[in-house]
Amino acid sequence: MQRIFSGIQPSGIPTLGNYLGAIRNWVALQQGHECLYCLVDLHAITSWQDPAALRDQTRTQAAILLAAGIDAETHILFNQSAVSAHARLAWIFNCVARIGWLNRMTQFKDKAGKDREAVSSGLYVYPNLMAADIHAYHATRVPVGDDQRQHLELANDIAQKFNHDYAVEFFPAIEAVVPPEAARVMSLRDGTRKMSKSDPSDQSRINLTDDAATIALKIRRAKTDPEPLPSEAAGLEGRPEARNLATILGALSGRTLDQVLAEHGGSGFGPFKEALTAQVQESLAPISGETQRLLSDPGHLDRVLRRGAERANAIAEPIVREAERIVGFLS
Ligand code: AQP
Repeated sequence: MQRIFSGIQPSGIPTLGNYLGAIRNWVALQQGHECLYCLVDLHAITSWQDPAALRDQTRTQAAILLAAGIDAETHILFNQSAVSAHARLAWIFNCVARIGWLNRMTQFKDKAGKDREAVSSGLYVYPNLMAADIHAYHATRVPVGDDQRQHLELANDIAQKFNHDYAVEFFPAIEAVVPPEAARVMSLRDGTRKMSKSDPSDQSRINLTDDAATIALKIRRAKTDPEPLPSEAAGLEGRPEARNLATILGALSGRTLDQVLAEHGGSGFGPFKEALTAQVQESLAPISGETQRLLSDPGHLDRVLRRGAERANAIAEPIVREAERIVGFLS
């Protein structure tokens, strides 16, 4: 059975983008794979996090993942900092990856923006830690949103260079598993930027804990353009906000973009937004309800994560010890 690893940063409340680009896919992949799902708190602190908020967000994310259908009995759910193998292998990979490779990473450029000199060095080497997350388990399949493809290519480059430099066949190749529909969900305020849980504007995203009224308000305020919706996907050219909203409706209702547009083409955004609101509310209500129930018992969530970390550690420790032996550390 192939081993899957994927992570999500507890840097805020997961969004509809995280759900459609990652979480929903994670749930489906539990059939037929051995899955490790990780709350990547080491990644989260690459941008400053309030410590109390980080603890809360880690528990909230655990609750959301369980509520969305992650089975922490059959599979493994844990927080990254509880398994030291991640940080140890990341250091080795910092010494394998080339600066030139990291300089090409578009996510760093996006996140650092004009402030490149002032961001943390952790943000810069983030892709090396991500490579370590995966390779510490010899995972071969990694479900991610479209935005993470470049980091996975880098993880493969690092594995190849490690194997080459030390003349071993130790780290296997990994394959991205990107969901076909709605691989990238965009901001409700700007259809050219991805929806992000750390965007300063809460209006830019749907949080998976938003109630029905909040969802309705955010969709009502979502940016659109003055034209009615086209009847075919080709008509969305140059209309990123319209494309995004139609894509979200399609992804949540199990329809293609063309099917959504066949129904709503010619309609103004008023009635379309009502249909979208009803769909988002219906899709998210079971998750937000169950999340609230789980959050009422933080002790239970902590126990689930602790047990997950023990099981993750049992897999990663021998692999990372072997990597340490290969590079020449005394064991
Ligand atoms: N807008 C998105 N559309 C589709 N997929 C998305 N993902 C994130 N945003 C979108 C996918 O969610 C998984 C977990 O992401 P992450 O939390 O590790 O980091 P991220 O990609 O940086 O997500 P955010 O929400 O933008 O987080 P912040 O704001 O903290 O940086 C990944 O598989 C990602 O592809």
